[in-house]
Amino acid sequence: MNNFKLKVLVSMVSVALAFSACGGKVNEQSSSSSANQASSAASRLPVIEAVLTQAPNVPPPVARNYAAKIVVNMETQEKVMRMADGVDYMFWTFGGQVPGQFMRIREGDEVEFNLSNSPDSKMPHNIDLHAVTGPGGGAASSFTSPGHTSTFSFKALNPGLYVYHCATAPVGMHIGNGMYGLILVEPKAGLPKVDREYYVMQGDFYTKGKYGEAGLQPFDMEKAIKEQPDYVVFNGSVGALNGDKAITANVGETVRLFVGNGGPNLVSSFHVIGEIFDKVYVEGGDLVNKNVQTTLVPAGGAAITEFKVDVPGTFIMVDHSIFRAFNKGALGMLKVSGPEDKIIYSGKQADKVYLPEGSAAQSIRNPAAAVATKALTKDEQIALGQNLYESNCLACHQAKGEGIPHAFPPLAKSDYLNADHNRSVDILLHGRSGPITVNGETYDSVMPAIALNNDQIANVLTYVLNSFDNKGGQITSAQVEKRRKLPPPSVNDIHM
Ligand code: HEC
Ligand SMILES: [Cu+2]
Repeated sequence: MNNFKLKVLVSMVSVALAFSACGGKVNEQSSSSSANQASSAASRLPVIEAVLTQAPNVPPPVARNYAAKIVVNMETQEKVMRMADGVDYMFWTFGGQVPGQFMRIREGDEVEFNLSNSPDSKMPHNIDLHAVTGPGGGAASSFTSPGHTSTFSFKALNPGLYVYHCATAPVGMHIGNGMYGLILVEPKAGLPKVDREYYVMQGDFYTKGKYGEAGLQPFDMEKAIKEQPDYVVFNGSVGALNGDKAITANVGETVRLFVGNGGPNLVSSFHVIGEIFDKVYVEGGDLVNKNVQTTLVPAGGAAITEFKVDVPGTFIMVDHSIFRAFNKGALGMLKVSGPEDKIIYSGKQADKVYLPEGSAAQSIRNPAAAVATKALTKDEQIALGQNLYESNCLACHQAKGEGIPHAFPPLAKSDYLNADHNRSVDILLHGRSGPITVNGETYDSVMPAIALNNDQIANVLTYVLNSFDNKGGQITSAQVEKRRKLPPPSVNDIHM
């Protein structure tokens, strides 16, 4: 081995150590987790073992100005994991999670791909990488039975952000079960430096039970063919990017999102509420569009978005086909911390909701069937309720339940809530409008009924009752079911 190669390998190893603890924060010099000891005598290129990361993390920038031979070792696994609170699903995965592991290489690199299929798998799998120039994108060459490893090689001719997926028959089912991920082929000159990089990938899922129906849910081929998913999610499950799993940044930093869409069916209208994409690498290619609100991410396609975060707060990522976001799970969070800038965003608060047509509460739900599950402990309810709060209530009632003056009443230390729990169950079941007095302040607004089932209403209210300085207590699923059977209280009945 000549001196040059040795130097390269050593620097790659040291850089890898620097990266391992840095999360989404980009370490500029990082390159690879381990350098393969021996580059074979025949190969003229230095050999590097690929760093593979699980979403939302991405490997560090390539930081190389020469081509390398990249060795990728990936394993397909079939695994029961969480789809939503109380809902499990048998996912088929690249690397044990949905989406599959992120790969990052450089234009001109040669890739040796070793695809292993876990001996525990029931199905054969393969991989079609859209970054490959060649028949099937590698599919036929990588067809692998359980307990086997296939090897093939390709050269990355075109830079860009590419989807990879399983292409074993029935293809739709393998993709529909979660077999997709992203590979980034950096252009030779690299991508511009940013402060944070994250990996977000959408997918649609088809289950025998409806959204939220508890238990292990099997795949539903008929719904998949009709393109009627029960779940549309980012990073493999409802809430995968919510609460303490949100991605983060500091005010003043530039964030780059590598956004993919595995499908199998839906096209994503990717949007970050309260942000404008300064740049979008359209469809993951070279074309850069500027000042974009919502970008389309095709099924089996990708986009790179970049934006500077100027003000603090929680920025909600959605598929702006908006029922998918609020009713099927396509909602994630970017939490930005740092000082406010009142000029860019005043934080001025809403006054009073304008309701020229009168003020009947609207219902946004169909009565969901009660789902029979084993009774949860109060602590389990609180833990599940927190997630529900963040995706269903936080937008109006705010992170600490403090509400917004004149618009949304507080849930924190709410005398209204603590005085009579059933009233709040009714509010979640039926919505509420008209004057309401909470902690001495009168609000006159509308809360829509929230599409939650009995368990979810019980959990979210139990969470609220035991958070934000409230007085504690517990709401059971049975209690919610009982209220559900009663006629909705007329608005007058629930006026204070
Ligand atoms: C779209 C905004 C919005 C969302 C989302 C929302 N609320 Fe409300 N909520 C309101 C408004 C507005 C009122 C007052 C309605 C009125 O004026 O009659 C209210 C009232 C309440 C009250 C009674 C008053 C109080 O402050 O104690 C409770 C309890 C409550 N909401 C709980 C929740 C929970 C739990 C969720 C999530 C599952 C939720 N809300 C989601 C807007 C919202
Ligand atoms: Cu497969």
